[in-house]
Amino acid sequence: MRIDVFSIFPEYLAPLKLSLIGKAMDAGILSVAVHDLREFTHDRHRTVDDTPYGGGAGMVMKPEPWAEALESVFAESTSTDARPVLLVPSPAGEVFTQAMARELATAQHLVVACGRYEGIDHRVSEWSAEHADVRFVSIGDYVLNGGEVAAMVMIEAIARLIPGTIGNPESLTEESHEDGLLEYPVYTKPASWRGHDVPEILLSGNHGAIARWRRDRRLERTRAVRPEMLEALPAEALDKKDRAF
Ligand code: 6GU
Repeated sequence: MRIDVFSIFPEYLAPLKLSLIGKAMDAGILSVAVHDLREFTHDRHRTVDDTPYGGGAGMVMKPEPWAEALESVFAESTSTDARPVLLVPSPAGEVFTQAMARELATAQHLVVACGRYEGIDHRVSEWSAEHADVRFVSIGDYVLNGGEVAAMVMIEAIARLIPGTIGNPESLTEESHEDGLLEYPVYTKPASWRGHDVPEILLSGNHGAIARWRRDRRLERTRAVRPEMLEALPAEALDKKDRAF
């Protein structure tokens, strides 16, 4: 997978080179390029924003630098069969979920347009739709100062799902949000610590009983903090013992 990120603060995205994503880049599974939007301006002040038509507070990102920036990378996808996916982080977008991360992890080419101020001139996304699958995506119901942090959240969630980027593929299956239940609590040595003991059953060696105990904890936790997730599960996802929750 190739990911191109555009931002007026490219240094904000520097942590992408660390850890798992950095390893995937070293392994050649993933290539991430971060570009400075101002490189696509032509005036002395490298202007990227202007006042909004219709009035109102704040500034809007100008279309010209964005179009030049995006076409510099869209061009490379026209040589391959797949259209790129253009992600536009925005609090007005559809909510980013694990299901969307799984879908996006199959893309060949992701382009991320990080806006600042009051957003990007809407014609940029209209024009982009001729070249890419455009998706406005929000990471949750709160407001950030720009798309950079949201882009990092999405890229990390997507990149770890690309085969070969996570050490143990089994660790993906029992995670929160993969199967509609939150994860169970985990423990390691020592068995007794500051007066708190590891649940007896986890020391029993009874794998069937441990699996049931873990599933009960997942159900209990999901009921307590995210009851709407339990209600959304299809009936066939729950066994007879699950229904106690
Ligand atoms: Cl994707 N962008 C901004 N600016 N704020 C957000 C967001 C995105 N998602 C939630 N809040």
